[in-house]
Amino acid sequence: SLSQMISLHDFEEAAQENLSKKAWAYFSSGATDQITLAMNQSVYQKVFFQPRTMVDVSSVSTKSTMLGHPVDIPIFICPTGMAKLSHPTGEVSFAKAAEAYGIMFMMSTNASSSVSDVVKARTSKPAPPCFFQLYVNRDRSKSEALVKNVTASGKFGAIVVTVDAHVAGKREADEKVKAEVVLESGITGTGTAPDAKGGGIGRAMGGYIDPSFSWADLPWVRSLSHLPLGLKGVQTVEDVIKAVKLGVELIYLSNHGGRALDTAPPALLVLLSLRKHHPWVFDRAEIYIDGGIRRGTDVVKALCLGAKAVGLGRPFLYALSYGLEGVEKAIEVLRDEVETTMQLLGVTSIDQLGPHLLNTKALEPLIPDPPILSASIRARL
Ligand code: FMN
Repeated sequence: SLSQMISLHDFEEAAQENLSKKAWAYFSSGATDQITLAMNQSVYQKVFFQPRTMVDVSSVSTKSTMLGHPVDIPIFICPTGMAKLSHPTGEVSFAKAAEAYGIMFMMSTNASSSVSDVVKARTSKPAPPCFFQLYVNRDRSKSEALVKNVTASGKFGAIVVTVDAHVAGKREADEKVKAEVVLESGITGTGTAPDAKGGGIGRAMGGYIDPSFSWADLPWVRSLSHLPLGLKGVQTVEDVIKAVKLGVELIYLSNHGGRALDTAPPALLVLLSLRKHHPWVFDRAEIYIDGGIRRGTDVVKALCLGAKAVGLGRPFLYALSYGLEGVEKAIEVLRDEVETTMQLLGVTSIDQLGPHLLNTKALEPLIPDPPILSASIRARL
């Protein structure tokens, strides 16, 4: 029962038992040998804290902001497709739980609930707005209509384009499951049983995504909405710098939870490289991160390195198998872990977190080198 769920791992174990085989395969799988999937979690275990003691930590605040919107904790629910595979209330429960706990929910283009259902789930209570994750459609007019609808609802605070999944990753567990997908947005697809191309929910849903989307299309996507623009799935310092130069407000380091390119780097390593070689970017855009975050300690480590907010994907899908209350419980678990971590570190507010509280030496050999920037880019930094 819910009272026995005291860590996000407990939710994962329960979900493996309770979910359908199809849902478990779709949610849990990573690409090919799942190296990135595993590393996403394990790199956090190689970072050690340097806690300060004898600080008055009797009261601690986890409050922060995301693109200027106050949040109670700088964590968020990542955009994921098909939440209804976990529970019939789907993304509506994500929207409600996020509002109740003052955290941000980023809704996916592949959500199984409609934009209007998510909008209806929100009260007028001051709460961080949802952000909207966009997959660019081969039929650009469809993306245009979608972004305009999302913007007009007034409940979203940013458009975040995913750029690391323009073709479907090869997720073999998912591909072994015959999939039939009908999304509220009208997107339909059928993944056939394993053949050379594979089946699976991932491929069935991804066919409409435009693999030609490039840097040159950024002004077009920007023109669709007055909302701040984000890029999700940025994986190198070089691309972070390009995005910053083009005025992107939110840069979201991610490898799609190890579901796209296997052996892509854990985002934590990209964050470390940014901090080491180009720390000025943290003043020019908000840097978000996800992948393998399962503990309050993981959240705090990413925040210490300059991430403005930290996302979790699978843990919330697993918690959702208990409905709205499950998602709320997962947020509570995480909030308690973040608070305890901060108190034991000797800090009482998010702005006191910094790299001085970490020892990242064990990861030093894995930190990507600085990019070799062209003279024209260097001149404009
Ligand atoms: N990312 C997107 O940008 N759009 C999606 O529609 C999307 N669907 C996902 C579906 C599932 C089942 C999972 C597990 C991830 C999906 N992602 C999607 C990636 C997540 O937004 C996020 O980057 C990833 O789950 C973070 O890693 P974590 O699961 O280890 O926390």
